[in-house]
Amino acid sequence: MPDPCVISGINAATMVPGGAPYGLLEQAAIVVTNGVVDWVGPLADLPAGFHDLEQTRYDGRLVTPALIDCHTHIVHGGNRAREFELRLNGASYEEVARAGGGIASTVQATRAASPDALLASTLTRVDALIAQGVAMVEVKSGYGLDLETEMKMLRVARRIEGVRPIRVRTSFLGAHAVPDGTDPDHYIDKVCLPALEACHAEGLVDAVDGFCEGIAFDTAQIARVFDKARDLGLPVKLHAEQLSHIGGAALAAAYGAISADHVEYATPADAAALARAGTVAVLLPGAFYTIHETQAPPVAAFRDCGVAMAVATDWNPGSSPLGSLLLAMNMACTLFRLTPEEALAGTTRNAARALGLDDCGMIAPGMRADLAVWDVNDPAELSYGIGITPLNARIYQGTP
Ligand code: DI6
Ligand code: FE
Repeated sequence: MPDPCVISGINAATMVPGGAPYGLLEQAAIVVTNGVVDWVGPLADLPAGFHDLEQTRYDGRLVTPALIDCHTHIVHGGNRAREFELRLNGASYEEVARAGGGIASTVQATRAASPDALLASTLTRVDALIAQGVAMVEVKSGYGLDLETEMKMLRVARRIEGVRPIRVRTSFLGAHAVPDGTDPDHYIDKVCLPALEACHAEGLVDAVDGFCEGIAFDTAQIARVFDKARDLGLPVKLHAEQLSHIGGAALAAAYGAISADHVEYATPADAAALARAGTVAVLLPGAFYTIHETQAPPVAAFRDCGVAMAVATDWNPGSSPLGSLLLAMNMACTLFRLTPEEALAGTTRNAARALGLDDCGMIAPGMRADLAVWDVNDPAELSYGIGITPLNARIYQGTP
């Protein structure tokens, strides 16, 4: 595809709010210059200045912003298929743990993996996402729980952009789990905070995350991590109210977090606080599905309060071994009753917001020309199909 050029023959779901559903433009044209959208509108209105540009036609196809997976743990060693099998054969949680299962086993495998081996396994996951039209992925640390391995994970995440046409945002998740035999306060003060400082000093951290949960860290411990993030000038986000209600959503709102993720047990009062703070609720139906959760996030309250909702895979080896963002959209509709338009906004416009980005997630002048071209007529088909990937082409900064 030449640059500049005009993409034509298409319908465009621009995802720009305020107009038609999906920001849909029929018989549309998108002008791309220097990898950025220069103009978008009905082909019939193409300004004269663009008439001489070469046209790239995708006749009869639907173009959307490229998808954004705004919550993943795709850098990790090993997998937990064995533990999955043991549980389905009737093993208890304790038996699984004694057989070396659970998050501790992923920590062990991640510590043991060389950077090159970690990168290789990560790239198989990145390639699966790219094949689904994803052009931006968030990647968390959190399976190291020591300075060296947290840093190794983030360095691996940073290497992805050099070898694949995809953009990466990193989140430091040192406060993900309490290492076996450690006091959580001691871990936060003596390991997590120094690791955050060291990773930040090396330019490895775009945002700071935590797991605020009975089985992980309480609000006072997360607040210490967020205070450090504030000192370092880094945005914060939080795994909040996933398994129980312990105040994570309110804490995220109080710190002006860019996102609060999972939020199954968030209350209407939390929704109001998130709305006031402009915090995006990131819904992760893959984890809900995998752990047989029954409490769905308060989607109606989010809508009523005007909380923006994003949707992501949470791709991790334990609670969400989900490698399909399209399937996450389908699950968000079926399990959480999002509309297909909300699900697509959740993996485009609102996913960008959940990462603090304003240059992607919509097709509009000035946005990056990161686009997905689909063999569908109706944008609802993207959420409707189960296990179907109707991607025709992915355009990354104007390049197919
Ligand atoms: N929430 C989760 O569901 C996962 N981490 C988190 O913060 C669990 C990750 C794992 O089991 O490996
Ligand atoms: Fe997660």
